[in-house]
Amino acid sequence: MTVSPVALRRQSERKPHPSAQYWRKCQIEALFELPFLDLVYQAAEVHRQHFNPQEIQLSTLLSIKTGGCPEDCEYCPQSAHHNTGLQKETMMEVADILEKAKIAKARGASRFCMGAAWRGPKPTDVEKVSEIISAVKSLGLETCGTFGMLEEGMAEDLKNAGLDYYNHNLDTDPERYNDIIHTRQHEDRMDTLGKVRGAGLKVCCGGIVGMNETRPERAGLIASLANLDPQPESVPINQLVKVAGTPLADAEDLDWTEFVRTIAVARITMPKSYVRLSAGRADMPEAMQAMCFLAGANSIFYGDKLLTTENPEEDGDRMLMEKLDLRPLQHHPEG
Ligand code: SAM
Ligand code: DTB
Ligand code: SF4
Repeated sequence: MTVSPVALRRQSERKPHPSAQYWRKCQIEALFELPFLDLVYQAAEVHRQHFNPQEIQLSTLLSIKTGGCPEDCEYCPQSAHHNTGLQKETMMEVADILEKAKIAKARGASRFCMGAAWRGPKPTDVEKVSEIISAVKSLGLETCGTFGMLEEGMAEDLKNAGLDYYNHNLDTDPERYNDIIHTRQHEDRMDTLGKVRGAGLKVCCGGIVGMNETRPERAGLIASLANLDPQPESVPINQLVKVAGTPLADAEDLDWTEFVRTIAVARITMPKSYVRLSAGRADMPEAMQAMCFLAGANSIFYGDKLLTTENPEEDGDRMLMEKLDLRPLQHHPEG
């Protein structure tokens, strides 16, 4: 079954962040066209209306099942369709995952995000990850999972296990989805997002820029995210990490100002969402990251590894936060 954006907008009874308006692509393009400093200023104002701009949410990622994915996403080092030299692994042991989660918590992360290189989980996978989720949750961390497309009932099982967030990205402009991914449709992603919402999970949904898209196509991606109703609680904006062996290894670099513009436009169109400055930070100078925080980013992936690629060291990130007078958002578990 596929669910259109309009149907998704209507079906939502719970409205954590009801979208105040329907965003047309041309309106979002107009934001991108603003003079750079006007755009950043406007985004900073919106940020301050809804958040304490000194607080940054910290999520640590762990790949619990790496490589050998049957999907052919052109950006991804874990796809079995590309030769990236990545070793396919079986699922990690619960004890090893818990060890990583404890370290993440001790270093100040509030959320632990677990990723698996699946098209979607099998019922037995859902049982296994449910055990893992419950154990991580009992440490007092928020939990997030990104396991691909979900079948009927799976989102409820994950919710019952203690999952707080499900990450499922729209990744690129719906109009060019099949230029980048050929093994599924944009509508399949919308269908899983509907199931995630329906189960009462919080939604983490974003995309990737720097995949040779045009500015109108970046606007199309942001429109597809901002028109989810309710809007996602968390919006990861990833800059493509170019991995040798993937079809996008030689993608053209995006100018840093265009990345900051994308963050600013996400902030303005999704005022109450946490906008995460996500993959690609390892290649971003501190001043560029500071500009992203000014433009409304208020979350990062924290820890020296993303799923399979490098991320800045925790020590460096703590020093950067100190220099910018930013502090980690605290999580207070209920009960
Ligand atoms: N297989 C599941 C899925 O695709 O939803 C979960 C894991 S997948 C690796 C999660 C997300 O990682 C993708 O949706 C994409 O946004 C991001 N990602 C993958 N490779 C990336 C890369 N090279 N650069 C930036 N982001 C990437
Ligand atoms: C998201 O939007 N970005 C993260 C997380 N959600 C799962 C993943 C980034 C992956 C970057 C490439 C890698 O390390 O394999
Ligand atoms: Fe598989 Fe997810 Fe990578 Fe696509 S992005 S190849 S679905 S792990």
